[in-house]
Amino acid sequence: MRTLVLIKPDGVARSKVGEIISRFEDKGLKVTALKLMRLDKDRAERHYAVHKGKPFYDSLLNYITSAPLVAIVIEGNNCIDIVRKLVGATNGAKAEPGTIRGDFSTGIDFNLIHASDSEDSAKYEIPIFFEDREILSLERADKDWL
Ligand code: 3AN
Repeated sequence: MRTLVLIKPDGVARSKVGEIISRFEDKGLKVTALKLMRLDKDRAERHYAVHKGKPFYDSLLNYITSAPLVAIVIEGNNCIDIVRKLVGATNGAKAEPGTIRGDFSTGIDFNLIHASDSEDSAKYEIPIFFEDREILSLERADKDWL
């Protein structure tokens, strides 16, 4: 199973990339694709298509395209649910301490990170950021212990 994670522009600007990736690695998940990029408007619109028409849509697009982000494909059993748990609630003010948003975000506007919320979302979102050939097949050396 695969999921898409984005460390959004605030996460990159605040130098939280290493810390955030460590949380997924420490949990036992695999990073199989990784890219630092500036998202263009077209791809941002595709990624957030479900939010089109909502009051926060324009500011969401401005935020996600404002500066570089890190796009990541993560793999592992149940990785979608596990990653969402590690990420925490959408609003950083309500996210539990110990989660990424709970530890680093105070609100909903700058909440550091995106993670696919279902297998269908992951299948839709991953190709917006990665070509198939950019997602590598690799094994963790500690796989038998995870
Ligand atoms: P999540 O990222 O937790 O799955 P979604 O999919 O409901 O949350 O929302 C996508 C993004 O839209 C959020 N990460 C957040 O940046 C933004 N967002 C969602 N709801 C609001 C809101 N009420 N006001 C401002 N921004 C919002």
